[in-house]
Amino acid sequence: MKPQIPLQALIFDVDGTLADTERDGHRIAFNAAFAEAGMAWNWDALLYGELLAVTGGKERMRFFAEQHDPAFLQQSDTDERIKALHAAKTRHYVKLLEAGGIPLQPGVARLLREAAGAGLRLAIATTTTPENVAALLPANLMALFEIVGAGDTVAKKKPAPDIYDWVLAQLSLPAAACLAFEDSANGLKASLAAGLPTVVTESEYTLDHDFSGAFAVLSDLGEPGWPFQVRSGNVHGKSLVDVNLLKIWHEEINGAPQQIIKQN
Ligand code: XBP
Ligand code: MG
Repeated sequence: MKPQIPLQALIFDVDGTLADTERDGHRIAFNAAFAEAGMAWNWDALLYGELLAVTGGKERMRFFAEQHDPAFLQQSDTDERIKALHAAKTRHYVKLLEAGGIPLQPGVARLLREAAGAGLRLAIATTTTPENVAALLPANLMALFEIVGAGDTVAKKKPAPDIYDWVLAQLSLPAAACLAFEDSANGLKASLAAGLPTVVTESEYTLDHDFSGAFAVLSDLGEPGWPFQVRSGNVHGKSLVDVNLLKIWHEEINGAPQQIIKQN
């Protein structure tokens, strides 16, 4: 049996995990930036689903141009134009969220408060721009996060493990002391490659993703009166993810005896 390492931190992805931000948030903001720049680019919801294969807004625009507008990439100032478009997109996205745009996924606010109250450390590992995280989360929830790894903090975005490696280094914790929360195949690849046991909650664009390697796949974190749906994994008779279930999962993964867990 492996030695028991207590659960000490939870690391959350943002887009799709904390809130379903892509179709009605990021996509709208990209299109607003394109229109503002007088460009003909317009990403409908279906196309955007395909573009999500590439994480990172700047990287996504370049990917789109490669497929649909190669001439855009031939300009001498392509890099600057992508940077400027992305800055405009971030401005539009933050404005959209500040107008009260996008609710958090079921159970997110509840679990964050409960975990912080139970002494677990909280961190973020996301591909998105840091301003976007602060705009999405109410200040009282944002304040619960000790470490925010976001955007260009690392050169290689998900599915590379780099952002998770960076967060673990900031926390000074081994992966075995943490659990990660993801919603996409690219995010899951990143967290698993960093050695993090990962629970997946689905989002609109990721329902058909391959979540092999996740120790549980759920519709969401669940709320009292709003039970999660279980796609895979053992939820030990629970209908929502709480700190007790996280500790049970963590001890299962680390091979510790189950009887020391006090069920509520
Ligand atoms: C999120 C992303 C981000 C956002 C856009 O992935 O891919 O690129 O769509 O954000 P994950 P920026 O949930 O795996 O972190 O435009 O700020 O890059
Ligand atoms: Mg995500």
